[in-house]
Amino acid sequence: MIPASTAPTTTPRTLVRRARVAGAVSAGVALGVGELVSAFGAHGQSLVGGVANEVVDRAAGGAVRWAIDVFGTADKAVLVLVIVAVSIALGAWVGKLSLSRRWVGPVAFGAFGVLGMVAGLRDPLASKTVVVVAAMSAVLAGVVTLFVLLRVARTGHAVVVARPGPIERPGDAKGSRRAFFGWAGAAGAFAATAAVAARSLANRTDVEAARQLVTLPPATTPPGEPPVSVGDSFAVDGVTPYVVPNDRFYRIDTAFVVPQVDVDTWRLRIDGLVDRPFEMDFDELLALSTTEEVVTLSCVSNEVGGTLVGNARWQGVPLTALLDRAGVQPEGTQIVGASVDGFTAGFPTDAAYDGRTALVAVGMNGEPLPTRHGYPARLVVAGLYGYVSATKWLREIRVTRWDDVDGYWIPRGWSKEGPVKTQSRIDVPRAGARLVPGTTPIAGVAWAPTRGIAAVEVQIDDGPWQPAQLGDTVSDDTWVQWMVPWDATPGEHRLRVRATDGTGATQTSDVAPPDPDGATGWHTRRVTVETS
Ligand SMILES: Nc1nc2c(c(=O)[nH]1)N[C@H]1C(S)=C(S)[C@@H](COP(=O)(O)O)O[C@H]1N2
Ligand SMILES: [Mo]
Repeated sequence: MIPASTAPTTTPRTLVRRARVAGAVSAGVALGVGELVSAFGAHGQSLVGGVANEVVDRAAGGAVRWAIDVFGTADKAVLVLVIVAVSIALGAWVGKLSLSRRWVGPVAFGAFGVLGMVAGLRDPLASKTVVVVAAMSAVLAGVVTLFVLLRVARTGHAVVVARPGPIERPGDAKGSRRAFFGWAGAAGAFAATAAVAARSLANRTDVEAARQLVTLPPATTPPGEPPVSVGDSFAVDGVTPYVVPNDRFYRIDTAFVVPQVDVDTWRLRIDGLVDRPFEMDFDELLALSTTEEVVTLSCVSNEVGGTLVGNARWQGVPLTALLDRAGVQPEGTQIVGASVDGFTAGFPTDAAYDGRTALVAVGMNGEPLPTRHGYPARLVVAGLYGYVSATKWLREIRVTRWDDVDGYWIPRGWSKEGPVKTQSRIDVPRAGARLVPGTTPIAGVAWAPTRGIAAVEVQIDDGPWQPAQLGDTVSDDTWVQWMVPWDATPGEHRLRVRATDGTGATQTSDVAPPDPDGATGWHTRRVTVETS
């Protein structure tokens, strides 16, 4: 009989299982430590975020489009979850391999660290030192954790305890199991705590505090013009407000980590094919006269009936004021906005000069631009989808030849020109609402920025198209709320909406997907009215 003290602590199968757990937990610790150290960087940077950014930038336009389609504005969170899950799965595999080949752990974690470091260093906003230190700390933490956990898995002890008698006294299987899962659990808890701490540290409000201190000078909208009335037109529950509050405004961008711009060092440059390129700081920009305009901004990825569209009051300097000061040369047929994070969007110079609203915006709904929406400055051009016009965290306005530069999304398969298509959406009754017979409103919004909306019509089942009542608008650049009172009868019904723009053109019924230049079709909703 084998004496208890020399009995094998673990069977080979248990050992492999524990090695997998050890590897997975070590990967978690590496990620947690990497995130925690990078969070000390300038703009809440993150190694995982850097990798996510690389994935977004490199992935074929199609994959990103698919992700936006499927996950909407949660696409970034999903991407991060995928990166974390893949890392932990790889870690489990590395743990198992490390049982027979000790070098696998250091090599795998090292490779992982280099990946995070390269991605981090490519982020133009990240502090390079922080990226390097974060990646090295992550590797070290991962390797040490793996080493310690594998030792506990084998021996039941974290350290070799020198004691008289047999060199290793692993104890009984139960004790070793408790020891291993105790250590692994502690390491896992540490990883989770580090990740949570990193997120709250990264979101510390340096830039937010600076933003809060910004006082926008009042807009110098043409004197004598009455203040814009931006109230809602119908007292219908569930209709999107005419002006969407900042915290409810859709957000779409490629920035995994929202750029945190320090206005003390920020400059806006106007250059390219201009006679007098110049630069100005934030105070100089704020000192210029501004106007406030209500403009509906829409994302080209918005599906028919989708929510990637919003209407806000934008305060800003007319783009032509800056372009005129620089003196656009005749061959300068494109305006390219460039962001501090490298994003670019270009539109025809003609769009800036044809009389439509085109602003370098500093204010949104009476506040300095929220960080997520481009603080300290962004472009807003009425009638053009955001991907060709609405550069957030604006750093440079470059005048180029139309064919010389393509904005970020163009090589990724989207149309070079992006005029906003006429669209209308049913907000109420909501999808899946339980309706009772009687009068109930059908209501929503419709938009055709720069052209305006002349009419909205609703069709119930195969009935005639009925005109909707239109709410008030302050200009043709904004959407309009619409409403039709409907005498709902029991049964299933199909509701459809279509709009006619200010040129007299009715929204097409042809169904087209968002790519390459915006979705078309009539928004349709099926509802059930219960027999009361
Ligand atoms: N810097 C930067 N600006 C950007 C983008 C971006 O990815 N990066 N996305 C554009 C797109 S596609 C849209 S639809 C609008 C969305 O603006 P919002 O997030 O303020 O609604 O921003 C535009 N400006
Ligand atoms: Mo967009």
